[in-house]
Formats: sequence, structure tokens, C-alpha cells
Amino acid sequence: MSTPLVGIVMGSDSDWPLVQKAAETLKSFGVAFEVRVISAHRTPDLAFAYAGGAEARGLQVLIAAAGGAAHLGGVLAAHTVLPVIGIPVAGGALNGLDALYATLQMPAGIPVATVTLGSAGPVNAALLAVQILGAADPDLRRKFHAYKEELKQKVIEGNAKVNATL
Ligand code: RP5
Repeated sequence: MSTPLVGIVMGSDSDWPLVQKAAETLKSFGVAFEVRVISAHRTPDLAFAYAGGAEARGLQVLIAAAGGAAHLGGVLAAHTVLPVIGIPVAGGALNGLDALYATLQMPAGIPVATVTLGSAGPVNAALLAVQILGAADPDLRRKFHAYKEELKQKVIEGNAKVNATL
């Protein structure tokens, strides 16, 4: 396995069923990644150490997924200069609105690029990570062009399928 470029961090293993879609998406682009369960609240020292050491270990993008009072993205971003992408995880009494606002509403100076609630979130987090890496990697950009072409073909096929039923 080559050196991971993307670090996927989640606040709890209960987030994994959702977050594994980010891992699958990175895999489909051939991007090396690692996965960690680290909580900003339950293991603050680990969160600090992970973010603080990420750049030196060769990581280039961090993805942070958390639910509830979701401070993970912000805490990681506070301790690294790497770009951090936040995935708010739905659940609890507020059904993810709390995680969405907590991840999204960062003060100026500490950005966390927040993706949507739901299953599109981890997919888009991984795609955004691929796009960030692709800025300096023509091969990844080629793969992204092919990916967009696939999306386009699916819509064209969908159009044909719907019209075939008329
Ligand atoms: C957050 O609290 C985690 O990211 C998770 O989404 C949520 C619930 O965690 P568990 O109680 O299931 O461990 O920190």
C-alpha cells in the first residue's frame, strides 16, 4: 500500500456505515487513504496529535465525519494547514442539523469545506479530495474527466429509459 494521501477521520465507529462510502470512492480513483476513529470530545489529545502530525506523514487532505455537536472538522483544521473536508453525520434528536451547522459554521481563518448530510456527503467529500489532489496530478484529473463522462452517460441512458416507457 502506498503512502496515504487522504486521512479519513470519524468521531465514532457508529459513523462508519455512512463514511465507508468515502473510502469506496477514493478506492475507485486509486487514491491511497487511511481511516481513523478519533473523537474531538472523547479523545481530544489524539485529535490534536493526529492533525498536528498529518502533514509530516505525507497526508494532503483530511476528511472529518462527525455527528451531534460535531467539532471534529474544526478541531483538526485548527491543528493543521492541510485542507479539511467535513461530513456532518445525521442522527440524534436534531437529525443532523446540529452536525451540519457545527461543521459548516466555522469562523474566518479556519475553513472546513462542508458537504451535505446524507449518503451524498461522503461521496462528495471523497470527490472533493480527489479534485484537490488532482490540481497537481494530471492522471487524477484524467480519471475525473472519465468519471464526469460516466455521470453524463447515465443521464442520457435514463432519458432513453424513461422515453421508452411512453
Ligand atoms: C459523534 O457522536 C460521533 O461522530 C457520532 O456521530 C455521534 C454518536 O457517537 P456514538 O455515541 O455512536 O459513539 O461524536
